[in-house]
Amino acid sequence: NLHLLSSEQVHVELAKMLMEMGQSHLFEKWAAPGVDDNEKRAFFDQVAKLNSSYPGGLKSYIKTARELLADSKAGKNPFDGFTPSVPTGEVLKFGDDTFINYEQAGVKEAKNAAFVLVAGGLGERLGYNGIKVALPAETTTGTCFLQNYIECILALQESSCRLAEVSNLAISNVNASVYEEVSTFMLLSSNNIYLKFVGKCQEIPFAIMTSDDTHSRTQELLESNSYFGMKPTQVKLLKQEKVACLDDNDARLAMDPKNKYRIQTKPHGHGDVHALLYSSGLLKEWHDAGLKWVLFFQDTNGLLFKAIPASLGVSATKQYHVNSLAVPRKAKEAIGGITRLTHADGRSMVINVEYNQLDPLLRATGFPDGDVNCETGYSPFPGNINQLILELGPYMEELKKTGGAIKEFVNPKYKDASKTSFKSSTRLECMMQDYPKTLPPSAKVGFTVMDTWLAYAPVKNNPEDAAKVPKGNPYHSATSGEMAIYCANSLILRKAGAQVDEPVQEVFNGQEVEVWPRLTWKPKWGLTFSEIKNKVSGSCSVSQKSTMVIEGHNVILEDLSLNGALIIDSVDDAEVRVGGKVQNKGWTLEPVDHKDTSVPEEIRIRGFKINKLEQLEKSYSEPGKFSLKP
Ligand code: UGB
Repeated sequence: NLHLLSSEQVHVELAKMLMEMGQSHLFEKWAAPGVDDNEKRAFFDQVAKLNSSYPGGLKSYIKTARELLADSKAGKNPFDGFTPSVPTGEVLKFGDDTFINYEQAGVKEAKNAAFVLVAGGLGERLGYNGIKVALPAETTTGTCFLQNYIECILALQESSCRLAEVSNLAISNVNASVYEEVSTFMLLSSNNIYLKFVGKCQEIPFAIMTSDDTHSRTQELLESNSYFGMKPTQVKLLKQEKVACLDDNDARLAMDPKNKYRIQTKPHGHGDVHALLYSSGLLKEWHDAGLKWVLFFQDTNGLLFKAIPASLGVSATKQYHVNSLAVPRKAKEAIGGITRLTHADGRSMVINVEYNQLDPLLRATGFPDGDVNCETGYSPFPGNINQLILELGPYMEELKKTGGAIKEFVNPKYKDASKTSFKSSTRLECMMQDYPKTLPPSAKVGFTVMDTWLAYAPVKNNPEDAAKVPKGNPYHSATSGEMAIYCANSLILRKAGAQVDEPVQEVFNGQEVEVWPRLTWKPKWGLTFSEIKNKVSGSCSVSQKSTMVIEGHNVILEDLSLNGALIIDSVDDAEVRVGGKVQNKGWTLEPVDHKDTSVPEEIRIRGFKINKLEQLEKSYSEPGKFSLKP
């Protein structure tokens, strides 16, 4: 068989490597020479891809797999010699002076940042048929996660650019008319006059890691929506490859059960993002362009960007090489715990300990109750929400050494206690938050804890599993993810001075949730607390049954009393003051059953649909000053 392919030298070299690495079984079932030649070539094409997409190649993969499988069989504790303790980090309180100062610092830095979304996962726990970033974050506007992320980045880009202009021009003393002539965007001066400025905003680069499971659908989503307003050149898709599956403790590669000329593959985990950013040359490009920060985030957290400006501010102020965003964590919640690990030999690091490892680690190191809540009602270990901010310079330096390879782990499901065979094939995996594991002790690794209501509401669990979540723990479902957005917006508006009614309790898809007024706004209306506060004035009130959608940039809420639905859209050059009494039947939530397949999947997984009974809807398409006071 190998003779057959001898003209293809690369294939021969790969075959030799496989034989040397104890993989001869891969050829055992091959047809006689001259038969299935195309399939045999396709096999080597696959091997070549597996070889080139893994740092150090397949040889290194198999070698590491053997070591990790041996450790797993021996029951070796990956934290051997380490004692966990609760680390200290920056704990922020939304809306106080410290928070506002960090937000300001973060917005200033944002023009030096690049964003990376890891979106290669299929979301098996959610069981949704589409890609997760295409799911509506909320159904009042139907904005999907990807659109929300892009609009947040664009809003941050503009705010950062505007702030730079303000500092350059010392706004309080300028003559407005000078700037009217030379403008591309609007600026609210200290005396509430909108000024226009020229200024080419530096584009914030946005990379998305996809996989074979998500790549084409992510690309289609972007293309069919004109990249949601971002320039196509600003967005880069990097596709992660799967890795070879392993059949036994000798790391014999598993054959695809449906094709004897293919190796079975599975996802390697979100940790691939580092190697991809490095090998694609993107990191170097960003570094050469003078960027300073890389922010990583996950696919379905509709709150995240409310926490980004302040946490970037923390990174910049504290000069953290690594800053992980965290929230208070309920014991046993399926998010990792940020932990200080101190080794007997004196080494110490602050690192995420994954949710399935935290409890055994604690039990093995003098905490007989394991992962339990303390007197605050939360685990003493902050919950990792896998939002990482890395300083680009030190990150590049580290990746030059490692090529982006991240410490891996293996999680075989053994058939029995002898641990000699697996129930099904396994593979090596890696996680992006394990990046600090290879850093020297001198690296500045910190974390920032935010209120959960502000920062974290992922959509990960299907309705059945969510309904089984123990009372008091978060559901992490499409239902809770959407409700969390309304809750956060209501609380933010309250803090900005509006009177917002208390929520009511309702049950959707077997989950009891708080239903707040359905308040939504475009990120460009206000991403930071200061921006939002500037747009709420006088005495505003919102009843629980209300819905508000703000699509415009310069919409000012002034003595507004809302009891119904209000939809305002306006071009950026229009300043619209909205006040008075808005009273109508509004939009209501009607329960739907998640098993009712006559309802679209993205709706039924949240357990309700929106009935649009009556609303006040206004659109301002011309520049100018307007007042809406019904
Ligand atoms: N992802 C990829 O891009 N590629 C992959 O191969 C796999 C995933 P999950 P997980 O914040 O809630 C993480 O499956 O891995 C993307 C942290 O490890 O949603 O169970 C995928 O598309 C954990 O510490 O989460 O748990 C998605 O965007 C905790 O922080 C992201 O990776 C938890 O998230 C995460 O994948 C959390």
